[in-house]
Amino acid sequence: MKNRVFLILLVLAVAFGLAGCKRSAPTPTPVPPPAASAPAGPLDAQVVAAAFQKGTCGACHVIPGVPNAVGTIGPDLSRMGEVARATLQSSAYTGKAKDVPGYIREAIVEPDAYVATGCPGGVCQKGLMPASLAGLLTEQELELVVQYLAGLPDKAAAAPLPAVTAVPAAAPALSDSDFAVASQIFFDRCAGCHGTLRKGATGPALTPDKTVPKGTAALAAIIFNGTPRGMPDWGKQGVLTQEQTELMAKFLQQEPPAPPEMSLAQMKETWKVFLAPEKRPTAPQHNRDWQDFFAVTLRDAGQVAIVDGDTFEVVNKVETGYAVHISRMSATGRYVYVIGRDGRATIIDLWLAVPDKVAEVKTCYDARSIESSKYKGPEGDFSDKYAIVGCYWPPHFVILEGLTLEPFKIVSTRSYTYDTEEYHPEPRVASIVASHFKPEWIVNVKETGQIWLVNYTDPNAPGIKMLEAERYLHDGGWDSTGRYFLVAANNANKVAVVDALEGRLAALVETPKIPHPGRGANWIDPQFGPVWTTAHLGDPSLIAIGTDPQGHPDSAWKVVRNIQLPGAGSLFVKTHPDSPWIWVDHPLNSDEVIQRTVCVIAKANPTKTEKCWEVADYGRAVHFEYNREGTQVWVSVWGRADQPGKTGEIVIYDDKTLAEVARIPNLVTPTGKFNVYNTVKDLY
Ligand code: DHE
Repeated sequence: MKNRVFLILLVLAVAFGLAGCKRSAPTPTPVPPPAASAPAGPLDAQVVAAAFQKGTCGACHVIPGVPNAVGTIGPDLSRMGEVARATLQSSAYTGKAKDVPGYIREAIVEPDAYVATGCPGGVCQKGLMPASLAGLLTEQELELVVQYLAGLPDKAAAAPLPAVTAVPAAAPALSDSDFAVASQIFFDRCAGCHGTLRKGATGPALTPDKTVPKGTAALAAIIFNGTPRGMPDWGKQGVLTQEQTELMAKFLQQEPPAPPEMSLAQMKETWKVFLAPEKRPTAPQHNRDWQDFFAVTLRDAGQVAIVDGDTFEVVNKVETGYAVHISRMSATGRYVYVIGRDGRATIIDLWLAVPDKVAEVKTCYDARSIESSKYKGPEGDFSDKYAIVGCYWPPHFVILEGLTLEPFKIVSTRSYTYDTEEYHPEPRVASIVASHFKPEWIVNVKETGQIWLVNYTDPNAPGIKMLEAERYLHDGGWDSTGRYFLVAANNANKVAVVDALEGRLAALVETPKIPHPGRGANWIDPQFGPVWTTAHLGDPSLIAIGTDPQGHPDSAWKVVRNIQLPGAGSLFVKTHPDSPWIWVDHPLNSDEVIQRTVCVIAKANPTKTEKCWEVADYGRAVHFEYNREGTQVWVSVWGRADQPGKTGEIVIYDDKTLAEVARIPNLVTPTGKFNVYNTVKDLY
């Protein structure tokens, strides 16, 4: 593993160049061979600018002097001439070019000849640069592009090219049936990051003004190959075929369709109570330690497995929503609340002889979060009384009866952005947590950057305090005292801190690119005291933020540690108060070895990873959970539902020695795991 990382760094160091530009496209079209004698006369600025526009180069590259060339998918070409010269002299170069123009021409027409590494956000992806783009240019245009790039950086400063007005603005044609198929794929795979209306959030906006100038070939290449900044490589993963990536590239150039709304009456039509509260047992009907049960998401099976933490037996597999997202426990832990991506909420009773669902309801078409009411104190006992579902589409949250899931109150989150006060039609509900200090839910509204403190004392007339935080709020967790909630504003590279006791924003902390904590991890740093940790999707680092303003005021709400990881693409971290380790995964890294690698960092020496290893020889290692005692760590191997023997499993490690204890094999795409006791107690 270490050797591999070293190699990557070495290649990075010697070979910054045009390579992100240089890879096979999903469906390369034949590139015309260069003419024997290409014209090499003086550059006509207008014609050169038009050539760059025709080749859609600026969609992926920064090219000084070229109007609108500000793309950040391929390498920055600002110093292309210099970089080409240096690369030709380096031993890392694998192409056939002998001079700078030859190198650049090769990079465009034969992208596989040599792939450099300097894409924004990390190593350039294989196949990112579509060879078919060269086919868009005539030989003369290609030569003009080559000449211009070969002259950088000097040429741009000397003579910036004029803006070209003739934009090929029309989206490609799409039949109604193709449009319908693409809409469904978009909902299943893309809406989570880009928004149903494609206005952008974790991923960039994909409205026609942005996508049409990129063109079908460039878009298809990105969808097929992913980007180092976290866009999954849907084609390479085998999730989308080449035909489907091209279909999606065409779909993205059309106006986004407006999805339907949902009323309370429509929700109630889907509401089912399988076992009424009065018919449920008054004590557990089995002898298992139900507080050590794990609710395990079997993502592509649309099920949650209830697994016994003592015996590792799968006690039941409960049918829940499509692509189940998370589970949360009721205040007592007896009930598991599950939310599917399709907005279906399910409640599972762990006291039944065979734990099973007792009610379900669909509260929207697209959802990610669910929580229960947890407050018990002078203002009342709300344990297991209400539940809340946070929706992506329609953008609203719904309050439900805690024991039956009967929905009774919908609150729209359509509102105004916290900073510019502009109306946003799709502010989606991201994470929700229940405060222990007040009868309140903390509801994170992604696109407007507002954190809503929703008081549920009178849930039909909920009090809502709107805190101004930062845009693209996503996931987060409590500090060790349960007073402060830390939530990633992922695309703003910040973590917002809410003081749940005083009901105010305590801080906004700058982080590396795209923090993604899950619920984070709390531990005591030997130098800085209590800290909370996140890793990042867009940066190979794990940071610790001081969380103790009283005891350690100098480190409070500051990044006090930044520990290097083998790669970016991390989704989750975890620890336990009794553990010597902080665990971190990298499932969205583009390297398939790093994808299945987990690392531990020693709390006693939080300056480096102590150990990294591959959890399996396939799939992605994702998400951690401790058993009730805090002695074992469960890691999911997220496989492929269509690959028998490699659909996924859970690997269990001894937390002290890091030795493997057991495997629970043949699970279908396990992802999140939630231990009853730890989830109720917010232990992470
Ligand atoms: Fe998640 C938490 C949204 C992709 C597994 N995910 C969350 C939360 C949100 C969210 C808002 C916080 C819920 C809370 O605490 O109330 N997730 C999204 C997306 O929008 C995104 C980026 C894209 C999408 O289309 O859904 C996305 N998430 C994923 C995955 O691809 C994962 C790895 C597998 C899957 O289910 O598709 C995944 N998300 C999880 C898990 C948690 C989660 C396991 C809970 C972590 C925890 O420990 O609490």
